[in-house]
Amino acid sequence: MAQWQEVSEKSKLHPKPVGLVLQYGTAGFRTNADHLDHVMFRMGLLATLRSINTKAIIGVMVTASHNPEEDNGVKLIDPMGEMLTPAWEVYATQLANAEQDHLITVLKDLVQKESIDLTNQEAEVFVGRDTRSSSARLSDAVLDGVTALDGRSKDYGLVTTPQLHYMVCCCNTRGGYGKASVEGYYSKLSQAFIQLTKSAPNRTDDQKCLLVDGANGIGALKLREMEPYLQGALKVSLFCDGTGGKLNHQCGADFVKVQQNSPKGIVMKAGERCCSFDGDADRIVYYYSDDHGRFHLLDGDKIATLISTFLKELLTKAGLDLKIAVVQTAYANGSSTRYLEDTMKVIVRCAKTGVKHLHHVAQEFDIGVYFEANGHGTVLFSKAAEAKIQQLCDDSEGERQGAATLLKNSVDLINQTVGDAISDMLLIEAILAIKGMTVQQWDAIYTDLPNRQLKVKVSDRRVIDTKDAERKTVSPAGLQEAIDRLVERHQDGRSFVRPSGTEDVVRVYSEAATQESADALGHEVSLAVYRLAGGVGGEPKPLE
Ligand code: NG1
Ligand code: ZN
Repeated sequence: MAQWQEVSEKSKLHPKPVGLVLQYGTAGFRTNADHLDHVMFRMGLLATLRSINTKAIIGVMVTASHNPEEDNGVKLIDPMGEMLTPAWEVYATQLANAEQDHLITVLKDLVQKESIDLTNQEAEVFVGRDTRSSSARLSDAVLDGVTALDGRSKDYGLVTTPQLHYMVCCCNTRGGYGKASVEGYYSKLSQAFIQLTKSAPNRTDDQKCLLVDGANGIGALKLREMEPYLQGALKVSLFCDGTGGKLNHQCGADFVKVQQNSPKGIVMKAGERCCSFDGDADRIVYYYSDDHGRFHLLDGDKIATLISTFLKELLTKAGLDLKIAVVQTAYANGSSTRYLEDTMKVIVRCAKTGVKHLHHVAQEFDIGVYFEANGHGTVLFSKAAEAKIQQLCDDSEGERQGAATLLKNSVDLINQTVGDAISDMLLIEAILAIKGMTVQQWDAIYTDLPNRQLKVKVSDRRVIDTKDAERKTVSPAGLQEAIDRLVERHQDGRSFVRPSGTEDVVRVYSEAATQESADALGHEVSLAVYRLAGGVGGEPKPLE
């Protein structure tokens, strides 16, 4: 077939470094930007085949999220705006790693396995990119891949990851989810936000102010673009807006969460509400500094708690019997899980790291609130739940109708396709306004257990195998027993380890009654990993 010959020729313009092997990680491929041109071209091919296969538009986002500016990566988006289905992650890996002379065989295998009919089939791929200097040329490589298989493409240029998810969903639902443009996105979210905050008439100008760290990335650009649509309902002071600093460098949601400290250079007044996006604006964390200058982080767990409490109260007021659950990962602070289960009496589920896993579990409920502790998350409403909310808006009156309308506006404000820093931020701001809550009051709902996240380098992180949503290890032999013995020595101790899906490290998490204890436990478990799982480089040192 002539087409295969053409694909093969075009592929030579995007040569694969011989021997380079990449894994489809927690959320796609991610590595130094210099090694990704061939991957991008091939993901263009893959997205085109997936589009024919699903008879729907597929999205390809060029970004390495919270990782350094020098890195890049790619995230694939399935028809309803969700992440690429796991079966196709396998094809993605095979394609990315095929040597040039084997590429066509791999493609043909895929076409055969999925019974893809290449004749007279329309394919369309939406492409977006973040602000990295390498992103423009890499997204061109994706577009080349689409063209090589005669697919149509639409280049959205600079957009946040969740904006591209939104576009894909809008088009595949023929506008049912909204208008597939950035203006459509801004209008939909802004209108919902303005409607919601009308229920907080006593909101002062002070309460409308929010400091936002844009991680020097796309989120800053897009938030600035959105501001006019918000009509003064939120007064954003944007810093790390990309005009000076480097992407994700000493700023952004990941820096703040991992360092448990504010971004470098930001001046926070005591009690002022601040939040940080990550490099592609699909994560958000909040924080503030108290009267003694102490830093307080409100992470994904605190966000999930605030949102689920708000929604549960509205369900009660509306008299709606819908099953609501919170989905977390093993990284969720133990205090949050206890509070949600014991005080809030909501169902809590633990999923493996990676939002695709949380998303999947959240779909089992009428309302599934899912958040990773790092601030990536959203809320899913089942079709039946949305219909019941709509019906109540139409048919009821008084307090019930008021609550149903708030629920309906919340549905419109939430980006259900994926975690979205802008949408999450607006929802949180609306909830705080409606509940008349300060950031301190929100923080005081429960007290986090002190915790620590560490990394250990090992020669092959695949030697670590886990079970029970990554809370226990099954290999290497003896590691879980060692962790159990160490945990026992610390009050309220909990620790687990897992191989990272995005970095060549083993991640260690620990929490305990005091910071000293959490740090000591983290160090002791790191040593156990180093000794039992083939550590490389020097032994992990205790924290200073
Ligand atoms: P890995 O590297 O697999 O731990 C990290 C985050 C995930 C997720 C992905 C994708 C932690 C501990 N892990 O995955 O939650 O966000 O990156 O970006 O934060
Ligand atoms: Zn991200």
